[in-house]
Amino acid sequence: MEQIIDIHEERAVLVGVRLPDDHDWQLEESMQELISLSDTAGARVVGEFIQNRQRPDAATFIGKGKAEELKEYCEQVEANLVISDRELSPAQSRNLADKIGVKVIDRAQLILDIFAGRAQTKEGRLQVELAQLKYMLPRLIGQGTKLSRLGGGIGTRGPGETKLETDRRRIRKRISDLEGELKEVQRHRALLRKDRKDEPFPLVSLVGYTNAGKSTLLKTLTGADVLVEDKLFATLDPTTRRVVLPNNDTVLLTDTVGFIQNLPHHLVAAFRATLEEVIEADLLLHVVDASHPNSERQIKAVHDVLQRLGALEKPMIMVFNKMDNVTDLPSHSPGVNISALSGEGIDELLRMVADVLKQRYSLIKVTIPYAKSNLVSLLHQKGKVLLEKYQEDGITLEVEISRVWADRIVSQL
Ligand SMILES: Nc1nc2c(ncn2[C@@H]2O[C@H](COP(=O)(O)OP(=O)(O)OP(=O)(O)O)[C@@H](O)[C@H]2O)c(=O)[nH]1
Ligand SMILES: [Mg+2]
Repeated sequence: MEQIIDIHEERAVLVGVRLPDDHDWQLEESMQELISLSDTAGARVVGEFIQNRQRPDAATFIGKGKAEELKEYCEQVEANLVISDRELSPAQSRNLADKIGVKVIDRAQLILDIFAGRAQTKEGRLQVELAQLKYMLPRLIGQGTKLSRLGGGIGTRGPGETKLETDRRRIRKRISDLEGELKEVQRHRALLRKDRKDEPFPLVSLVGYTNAGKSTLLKTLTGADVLVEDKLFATLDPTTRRVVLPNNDTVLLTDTVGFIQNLPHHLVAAFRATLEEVIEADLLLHVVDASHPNSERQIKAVHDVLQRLGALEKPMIMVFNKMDNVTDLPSHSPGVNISALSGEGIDELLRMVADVLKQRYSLIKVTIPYAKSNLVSLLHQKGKVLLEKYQEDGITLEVEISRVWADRIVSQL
């Protein structure tokens, strides 16, 4: 029977390579995730091509013979796209594309493509496009000035339904324009952040593996109308909302982009600005999909990214989510069990947040200038004032106060 194939459909073969140090499950998990990513990007996965190698081949990663086999396989399943689970060097992706005769992209490019479709804010869009172009530029060398081979589709789509620039000279110009614009936006954001700091509420950030339920939790806690989806990287841009804790303290809760295994380093770098919410947080809520078979390894992947961001030392509460979907309770590290969907465990979570923020008390001695005497009442409100002296240059106080509040107030002096 003849099959009708939509010429616009992207039919992808996923390529995985097992190196000697890899466990079977690692490759399997990574490939499973690559399927989800491909699906999210809108490709139809028509085949998988797995290979064992001692070491990557410098020219093609998979080696000349395998590239030949892959070409035949692609013809057989009528694929027009190859997605490599491993990151390919510019030369490797070029050589492979030459040999196979179809578009070749890797995991990083696929993730960038998804990000491009998700970015909502101006900053998010600029960051994604910049990361995409920087990723593409070295891959264009030696291909004439235009990247005609890529055609359209995944890997060529910029943020906001635009098509990415593929002319090398124009890419360079666009990169420098984007860098300029991004600087401007970030300067503006830094000002906003400073404003927010004048409101001295502790910052609590939701972190976790993509699809763990971070946005659902934000929604349940604050009623925020954020996108919740059973897809990877539903959230890209940060959203911040106020939450009032059981002790009547207010915190700012931020939801941001999820993490994933093998997140390329330069992607983390590109999103550093977006992730500033994480870097600046007073407390992290690490949301885990406890119903996921690989939850332990997802936890580890999140730790790895936090480490790269220098945020691993921050106070953190482990939040084991989707408990409504867990039949036998796994034994896991200390934390709180919740269901962001049903609301189960949320009260306990909020109590823990209040506790952790409170626990961190310290004794400070400050002199508040009279011009900022509003801070004095704040010190009274948020701490225990042990001594208060009116002096020429201001009011000197000794206060027992949570470190978070101490930092917030002192930073305003
Ligand atoms: N059964 C169950 N499903 C949940 C729960 N919390 C979230 N989900 C589902 O998990 C999926 C992902 O939820 P999101 O809140 O979008 O996850 P996220 O962590 O924000 O994901 P990204 O933004 O993609 O990083 C959605 O289909 C939610 O409905 C829960 O407590 N129980
Ligand atoms: Mg989300």
